Amino acid sequence: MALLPILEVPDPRLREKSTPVEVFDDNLQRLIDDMFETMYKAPGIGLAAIQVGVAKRLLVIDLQQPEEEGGEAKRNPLVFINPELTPEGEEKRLYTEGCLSVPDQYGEVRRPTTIHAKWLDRDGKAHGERIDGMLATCLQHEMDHLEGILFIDHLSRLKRGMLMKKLVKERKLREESSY
Ligand code: GNR
Ligand code: NI
Repeated sequence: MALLPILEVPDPRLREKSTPVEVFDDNLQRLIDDMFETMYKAPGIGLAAIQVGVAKRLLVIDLQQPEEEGGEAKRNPLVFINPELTPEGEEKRLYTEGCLSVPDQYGEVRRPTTIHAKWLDRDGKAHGERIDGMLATCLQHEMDHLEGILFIDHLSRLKRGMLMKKLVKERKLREESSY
């Protein structure tokens, strides 16, 4: 197992469109394990392969994670490979999102409340399910990464501009204080 470096804006690789996973070999299993380790360490509730520089249509989610403080983490690791999402119904929900690739910045994003998802698991087995709540929100956020889209793209230009300026400022402060 290994911790992988997480790409941050404005890394151009975050804008790449990821391509389907075709081979379910040991390398893929290792990548999935490393992505979980990296996500738990961050900590985050989701991670797309492109965030660790691999442009494959693969993402991992564990909604249990950050809530655990002290005691055993009740882990619920989910793997989605080559996912396809279809909104179900017209209802949207607003949620304050963050992203490991846009560190310490948050903004409200409106997305469909309920989706139908089709995907392959780590063994290449097909699944299909109706999904709502936090899992639907997170899955759509991760799915965006596979298309080179970040949550900040869903904000107004003004909001995005302010958030990016704040990110640059905070990054500079952090670099100064670590030397
Ligand atoms: O850790 C994360 N939290 C989060 C909160 C609200 C909506 C989406 C997310 S995903 C994010 C981890 C991440 O950047 N995944 O791509
Ligand atoms: Ni993200």
